[in-house]
Amino acid sequence: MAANIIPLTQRPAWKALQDHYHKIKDLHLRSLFAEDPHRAERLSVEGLGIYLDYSKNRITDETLRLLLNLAETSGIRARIEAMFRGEKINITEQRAVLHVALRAPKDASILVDGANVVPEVHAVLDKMADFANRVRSGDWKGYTGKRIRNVVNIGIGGSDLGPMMAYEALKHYSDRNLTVRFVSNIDGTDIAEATRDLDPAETLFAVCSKTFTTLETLTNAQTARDWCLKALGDKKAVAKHFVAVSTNGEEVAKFGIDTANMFEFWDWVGGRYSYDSAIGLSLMIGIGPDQFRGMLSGFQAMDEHFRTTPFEKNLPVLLGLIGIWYINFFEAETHAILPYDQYLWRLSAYLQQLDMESNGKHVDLDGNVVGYHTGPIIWGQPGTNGQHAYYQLIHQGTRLIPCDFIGFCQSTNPLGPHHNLLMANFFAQTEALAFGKTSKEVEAEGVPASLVPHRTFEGNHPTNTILAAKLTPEMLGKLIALYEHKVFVQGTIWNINSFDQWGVELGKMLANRISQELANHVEPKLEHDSSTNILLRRYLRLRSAD
Ligand code: G6Q
Repeated sequence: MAANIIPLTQRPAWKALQDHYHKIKDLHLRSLFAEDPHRAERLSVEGLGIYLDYSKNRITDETLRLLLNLAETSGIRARIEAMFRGEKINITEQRAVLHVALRAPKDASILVDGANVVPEVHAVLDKMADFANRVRSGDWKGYTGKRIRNVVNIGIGGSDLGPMMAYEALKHYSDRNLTVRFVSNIDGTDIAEATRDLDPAETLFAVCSKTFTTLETLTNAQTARDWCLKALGDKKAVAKHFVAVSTNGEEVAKFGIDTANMFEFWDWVGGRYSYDSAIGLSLMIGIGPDQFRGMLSGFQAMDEHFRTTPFEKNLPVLLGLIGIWYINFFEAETHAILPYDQYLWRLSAYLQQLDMESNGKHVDLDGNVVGYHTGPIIWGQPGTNGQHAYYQLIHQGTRLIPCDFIGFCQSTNPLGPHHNLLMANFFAQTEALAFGKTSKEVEAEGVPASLVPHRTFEGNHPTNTILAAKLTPEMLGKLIALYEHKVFVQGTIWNINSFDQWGVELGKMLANRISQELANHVEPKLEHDSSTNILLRRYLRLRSAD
């Protein structure tokens, strides 16, 4: 059911924002800061150890008031409650959306079809912890009796990006005697490179697939199985070297993995929202159950914050609203995520899926084509690398690119001057993006007149600064839940279903027909369009050439 009967762009809250946009669109951050020495104090908020400074955005108090009014009139509160209550808000798949149940405390009660799912969640967490401890301690042995030293996660999309991003983010807290790798691509290079220096007798594969029917994952798992059995010679070895994470016990058994070594999750967990479920098994083996639980407590704290904090102090709501301001009124196409922490080097890739798969939708909940933009293109790389590459376009290009800068006051690897220098860049960039450098300032530096336009920085480029004390498992949980709920806020305002992914499903089917044609040894009768036919013939001709 649609949350609002009046289309979004016809609603008074939206129209008021449109009028307001025309009034303030040319205001410069330079004057907004000059006119109000307390701007940064007012336009910032702290919650759960996360300090969000949103003062370097092209907003006034009135903008904020109107955005908050939009939030209040968009049914967000009711939808948050519906999600937490286990209602089937993923209407196109008739599913509840309960990633929040994955981190609910033991004594909580969250009902799906009348049954409390929290005890099952904790039973799986306990089973994971027991298994992770056995692998970490050497109690779980490979088929030949050697201890497991390598864990290879096989999955793709939501069954890969989350645990991979989080393992990289929390590597500092991981057991360095274990090698943890992630294989996702169906390109044989991925599994070949991941296994080439490993001993099969010491390697455990965690095959992660919600459906256990995904071509990439099953092909990689089959290759891993062949690689393992070639060395170990006995099918019985599979039970010691393969575990599965899935909702589909039947397919897991068909593959040959003992369902006793299967870790379950549920259809009410979306793939891109699943790394704090059993999909995080490899991560848990890497960092240990205590750190994993620390991470879950961070998620849970942000869930509570989101559910209970008034909107004007609510971190996900504020981030969501500021995003809407740029996407729908300034017509910004993209949004950059710029973490100033090397461990977060896969964060942007992870958030790319979370945001773009959730809110990359063109129809509303009633199936009507929306008359406004929805999810932005998310991109980014860790600072300071980006500064030596694409920041040029953010500073001096023709597009408006709102950015989130994420940084930490303490380094996980304090080393001489490194952290101060990293953070000096972090602060300097948002300052430069906001305030730029006027032609007068450039002239005053003695720059020749012909170069002045080239060396002038317009400024007025908006940024959010997200600053926390230190990257810990708990903090990572808070950050990820912050973005999950930001996506939720935006999806609710746009009145779209953030929880289906028909585009992904299409991709899963598209290659089937062609893969059958390519499997033939005789040239198949091709009945595609002329472009595809020619390309396929060329491939068939050249594929066996040296
Ligand atoms: C996530 C998507 C998608 C999914 C992968 C893997 O929300 O649905 O990225 O996670 O396609 O699917 P399986 O886990 O079923 O293999």
